[in-house]
Amino acid sequence: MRNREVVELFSRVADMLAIRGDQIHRILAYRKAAESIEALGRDINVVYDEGKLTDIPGIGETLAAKIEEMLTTGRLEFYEKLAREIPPGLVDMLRVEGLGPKRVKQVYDKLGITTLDELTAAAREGKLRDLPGMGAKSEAKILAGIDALARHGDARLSIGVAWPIAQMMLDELARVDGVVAAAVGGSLRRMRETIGDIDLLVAAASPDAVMDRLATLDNVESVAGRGPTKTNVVLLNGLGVDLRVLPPERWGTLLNYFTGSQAHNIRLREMALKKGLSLNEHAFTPLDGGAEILCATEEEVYARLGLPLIPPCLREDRGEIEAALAGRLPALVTLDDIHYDLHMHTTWSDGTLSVLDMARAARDSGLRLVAITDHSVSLGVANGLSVERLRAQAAEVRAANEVLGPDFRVLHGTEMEIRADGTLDYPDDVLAELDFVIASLHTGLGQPREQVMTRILNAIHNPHVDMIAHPTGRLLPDRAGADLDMDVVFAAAVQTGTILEVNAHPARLDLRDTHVRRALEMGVRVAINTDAHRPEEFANRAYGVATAQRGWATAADVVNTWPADELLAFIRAKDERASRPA
Ligand code: DGT
Ligand code: CA
Ligand code: CA
Ligand code: ZN
Repeated sequence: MRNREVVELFSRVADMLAIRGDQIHRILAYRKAAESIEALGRDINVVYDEGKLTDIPGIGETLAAKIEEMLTTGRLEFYEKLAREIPPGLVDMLRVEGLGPKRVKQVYDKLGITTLDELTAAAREGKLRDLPGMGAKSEAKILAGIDALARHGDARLSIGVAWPIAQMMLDELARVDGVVAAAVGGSLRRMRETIGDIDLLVAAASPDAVMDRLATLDNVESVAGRGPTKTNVVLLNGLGVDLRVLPPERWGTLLNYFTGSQAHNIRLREMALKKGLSLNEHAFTPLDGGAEILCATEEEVYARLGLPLIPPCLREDRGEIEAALAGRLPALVTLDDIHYDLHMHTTWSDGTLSVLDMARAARDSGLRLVAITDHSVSLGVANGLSVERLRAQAAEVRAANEVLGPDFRVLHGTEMEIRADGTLDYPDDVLAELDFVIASLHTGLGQPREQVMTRILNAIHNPHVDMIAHPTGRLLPDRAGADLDMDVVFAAAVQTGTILEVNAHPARLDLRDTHVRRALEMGVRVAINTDAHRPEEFANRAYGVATAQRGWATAADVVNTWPADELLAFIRAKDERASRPA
C-alpha cells in the first residue's frame, strides 16, 4: 500500500467509528493519523522499514501496528470487522451537506439504507420525513444536499476564493445597526489552504437584524436553515455560510468555539473540565451549578485556562497547547516583516507589466527589493527567455535601478526550468551573471520518485541555484505535486544553503504548512514570494505569510525579513562554498 491508501483507510475507519457512535477521541485519533500521513513528505513504506512509524505525529504503538498490518498484508482487519457492522456505503452518505453520522446511522437502522443512491430514492419517495426528529423540511434539506453534491462535488474551496467573499459579507454585516463586532471563524480564520464552508461570527444584542441582512446579500442563493442565534445560507457558487450571533459579553467564547479546530477545542474543554467548568460558545459553566462565567474576549477564555492567547493559525492540536503551557509559542512572522519579493514575472515572459512598472508596484506595496524572475527558454508556453533575451533584460533591470534610486533594489534573476531530463535550462556561465537564480519544476511532475528526486537534487546542488520555487509543484484543489522525499530535499537544501519557497499563490501554497514546519525543524531557510504575474497578485503575500505561520515560522526563518546585506551574503555564500575545494 502507498501513503494515500493508508490515508483513505484511516479516514474511512474514522467515519465508520463516528457513524457507530464511538468516543470522539478514538475518531479524532484516526482522523489525525490520516492527516499526518497525508502531510508526510516521505514514502510510508520507507518510514516503516526504518522502524520510525511512531515518529510520525499522532501515530502511537496501536496505530503503528495497524499501519504495519496494512503495509505487510495489504489489508486492515479492523476495517473489515467494522465494515461488517457499518456498511462502507454509509461513509459516502456523509459527503451530503447536512447529513451527520447520527442521521446516517438512523436511516440505516430504521430503513436499511446503505448507499447514497438508496438514500436519494428514499428521500424522493418521502420516506425520510417520518423518522424520529425528521420532517418534510429536513427531508427537503437532505435532497438539496444530495443535489449540491451532484452539482459541485464535495471539493473544498481555495482560501483565495473564500477569503475575499467572506470579507465582503463581513463588511455588510458589520454595518447593520447594533453590531459590535464581526469576524470570520472556522478554517478560514485559521487560514487553512482550503475551506469547507465559511463561518461568520457576530456580536450583537439582538440577532434578527443581522440574520435578515445575511439572507438578502447579493451572493446568497437560499436560506438553508434558521434558528434563534444562527442562520445557514448557500451562496450562488454553492458554498455554504454559517452565521452565529451572540451578545457582545459572550464574544470571546463565541469566537473561540467556532474558530476551532475541533481537535483544539476538545483539548481546551478537557482543561476546563479539570477546573470544574464546562466550556461552549456561550460561556464557562461551573459543573457544580454556579453562575456562568462570561468572556467578552478570547484572551479571557485562554486566561481562564491558564494559557496565553494562541494565534488562530496554530489551533490544530499540533503541539500548540503544550507550547503555550511551556511559554514557548513561536513569535510568528507577520506580513509587516516582509520587505522583499524574490519571484515575479514581467512582459518579458508571461507577466503584464514592464520591469520598471512591476518594480514600482512592488515598491508601492511597501517593499524595498524585488527579484525579476521571468521564465527560461524551454517554457515556450510562457514565452521563456533565450540567453540573448535574458542578457538584454539585464540592461532594462539596470535602467530600472537608476530610475528607482538608492532606496529600492531590483535584482536580475530567472525562474529557470529544471527540464524533464534533469538538466537545467541555462549553462553555469549564464547563471553566474545573474543576481538571483530560481529553479522550478513545471513539467514531468508525474515522473517516478527516483527520477524527479534526481532532478530536484541536481538543481539544489548547482552552486548558482539560490532557491527552489514551489518545490512540489502541486496545484490546489486537486493536482498532486511531484512524488518527492521531502526530508531528503530539506536535508540537501540545508547542506547547500539553498532557499526553499513558500509560494503565496493560493492555488499553490507550496511548501504547504506541514512542510514548512518540518523544513524549519531541519534548519531550512524559506522565502515567502508571490510569483506575481500582475501587480494585483502582490496581495497574495498574505496567504503565503499565513501558510508560513501555520508552519510555526518566525521572522528569522524567513529570508524576506532579513537585512538586505545579510540576504545577499547568504546568496553569495553558496557559490563561494561551491568554488572552494572540499
Ligand atoms: P471546514 O469548514 O471544513 O473548512 O472546517 P471548520 O474548522 O471551519 O469546521 P466547521 O465549519 O464545521 O466548524 C467551525 C468550527 O466550529 C470548528 O472548527 C470547531 C467548531 N465546531 C463545530 N462543530 C463542533 C463540534 O461538534 N464539536 C466541537 N468541539 N467543535 C465544533
Ligand atoms: Ca467552516
Ligand atoms: Ca461551518
Ligand atoms: Zn513563477
